[in-house]
Amino acid sequence: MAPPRATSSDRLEDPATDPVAVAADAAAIIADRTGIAEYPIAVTLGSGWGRTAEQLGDTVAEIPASELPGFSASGVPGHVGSVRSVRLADGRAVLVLGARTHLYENRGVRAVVHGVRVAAALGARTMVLTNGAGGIDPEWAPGTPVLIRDHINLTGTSPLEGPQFVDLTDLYSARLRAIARSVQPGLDEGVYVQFRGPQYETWAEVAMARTIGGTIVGMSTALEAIAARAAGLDVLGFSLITNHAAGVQSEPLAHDDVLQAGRAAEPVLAALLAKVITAL
Ligand code: 8IG
Repeated sequence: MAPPRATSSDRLEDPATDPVAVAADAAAIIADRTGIAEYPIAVTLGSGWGRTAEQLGDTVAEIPASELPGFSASGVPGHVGSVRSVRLADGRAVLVLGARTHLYENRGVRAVVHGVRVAAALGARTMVLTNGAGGIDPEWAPGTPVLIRDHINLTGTSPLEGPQFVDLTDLYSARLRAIARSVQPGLDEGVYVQFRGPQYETWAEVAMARTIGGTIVGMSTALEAIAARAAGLDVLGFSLITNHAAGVQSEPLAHDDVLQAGRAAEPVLAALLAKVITAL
């Protein structure tokens, strides 16, 4: 049997490695290649949000994630594998992470939150997390963007190692949510429930998520939000509802339909994200 190909993420998986040091290495390369040492705002793009970066401003540089320590090319169709430097019209630099690793990719939770740690190493104060997700609230038609008010982490894991008793009160900053609602009146808020995936939920799991207070189901974001808060960042989260959660609609879920809903929503999301980020 051929030995497994060494990837830059192997270093993260070694328990002896300090994941923050790997993030610092990636950050140094990004700072060097983009000529920008500080990124006050970072954005992670989830399903449906991939093309919104272009609308934010001028792309200064785009670096394939595979060229940065700790990242690997995304294995999920519809996910973009690069890190981009974008200049807003007002001159601020935004780090756009189009390379998300999911827990279900089995690269470990360090890989899942690596982008957030890179953002922190580049001086980010605000982390904007976006995703595509299932809606439990039947009022949300596919294509509806929803602000994340809070989360429930059902993954059974955490990005924090050791006794770091981080406070998660106001994890999804009320201040930032107020800004988002002020530029986009009528934006609904929801409680995001992170499952491990990759399978979608059974209807009974969705019923449980609803019972415990969830209104959105997804496979990302909660772990990233925890890592962001632990690193001292303010978090703003958006879900694009690409589908009704299982049991909310009668038809089975197909990944292609999910991608299609994401594509259809792109112009709306791009405008929303640009407006919100400019206002931060
Ligand atoms: I897009 O219905 C997308 N991601 N867990 N459930 C979960 N994740 C999702 C869903 C969904 N849709």
